[in-house]
Amino acid sequence: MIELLTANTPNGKKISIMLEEISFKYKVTKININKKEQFKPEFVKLSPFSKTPVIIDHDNNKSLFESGAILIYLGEKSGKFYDKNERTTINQWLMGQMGYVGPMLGQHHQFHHYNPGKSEFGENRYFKISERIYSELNERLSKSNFLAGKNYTIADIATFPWIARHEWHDIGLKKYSHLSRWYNQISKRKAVIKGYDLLKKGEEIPKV
Ligand SMILES: N[C@@H](CCC(=O)N[C@@H](CS)C(=O)NCC(=O)O)C(=O)O
Repeated sequence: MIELLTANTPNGKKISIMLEEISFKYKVTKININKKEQFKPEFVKLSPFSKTPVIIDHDNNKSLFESGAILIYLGEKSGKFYDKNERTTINQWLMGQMGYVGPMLGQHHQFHHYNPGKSEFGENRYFKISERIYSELNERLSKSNFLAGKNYTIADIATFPWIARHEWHDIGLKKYSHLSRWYNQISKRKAVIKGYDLLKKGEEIPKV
């Protein structure tokens, strides 16, 4: 059994979606980052940067932090969505999400969604970078069904919950036809619908 310790955020949803996709037994332990629970010593022991998500694999008592590393672990353990022959390509798109797509869209959330009017520079900078990310993903998906090729992989699972915040981004997902096609296709997957509702409160995936 896997225990997922997380806040209800895109990085946490990556893991609940993956756990649903691979049909592993799991339970969610909510970490309230607004109440600073990520800094509790027992949590920092599991996550040295005080970040969610974390998993504990109760089959072997291993714990892991960093959502990309967790997806790789679950992909290897289940033998799903992380095809041995495609790993070099999958890793590129996964690392691109971890190092670029997530952190930049995360900054865009900070300036544009949570703190509008506080920094014109920050708002403009991350708006432009986010537009660029939409455009780059759209370009890739104009040539490829999924990010790492013809198959749905952990790279798509990592990226999807970030694009699902598109209403916060105000960039206009509709304008990006290939990215929208990919988004709609993934939105329909039963495991994605279930995993997106991480806290089981009936949270729905935003439509394009
Ligand atoms: N690279 C990390 C980023 C994790 C991350 O930024 N988590 C946020 C929530 S989405 C968090 O725990 N923030 C609390 C904090 O920074 O104190 C991952 O992908 O796991």
